[in-house]
Amino acid sequence: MERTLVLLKPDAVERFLCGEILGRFERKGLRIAQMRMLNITPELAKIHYADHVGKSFYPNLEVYITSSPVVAVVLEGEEVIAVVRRMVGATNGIEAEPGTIRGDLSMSNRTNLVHASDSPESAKREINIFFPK
Ligand code: FUP
Repeated sequence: MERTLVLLKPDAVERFLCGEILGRFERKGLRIAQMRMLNITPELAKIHYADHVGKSFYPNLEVYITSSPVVAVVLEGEEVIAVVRRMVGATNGIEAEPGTIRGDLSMSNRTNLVHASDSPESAKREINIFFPK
């Protein structure tokens, strides 16, 4: 069974949307395999967002992702990586399709509520970051 890493980002926690978002994944039929709440440090942010360090938006992204606690979740299911990406929607909430989490609940391309692994390689790497063996 495939696994993916989801982060309920600071705006999800602050807007009391963790239950709404996790509920969508559970109702879809995806299993919560692991879950923890933590503060992302600047060092951890640079590891998690290694592909984005150096981009113009990275400094603001780091300020946001370290601003308050996140909930890290491992979800399990058939083709869960692709299923969750479709449920999350496009990066920018303004452009994300209605029916997706960002399309229904976000109006931003930074405070967009959720992170979800985008490939099997990313999922393996990101699960190891947040749930080291
Ligand atoms: P996604 O896979 O949809 O989460 O988006 P990316 O991996 O491309 O970007 C990761 C995060 O960087 C986004 F969730 C939000 C942030 N970001 C910005 O703040 N500005 C941008 O222009 C693009 C991304």
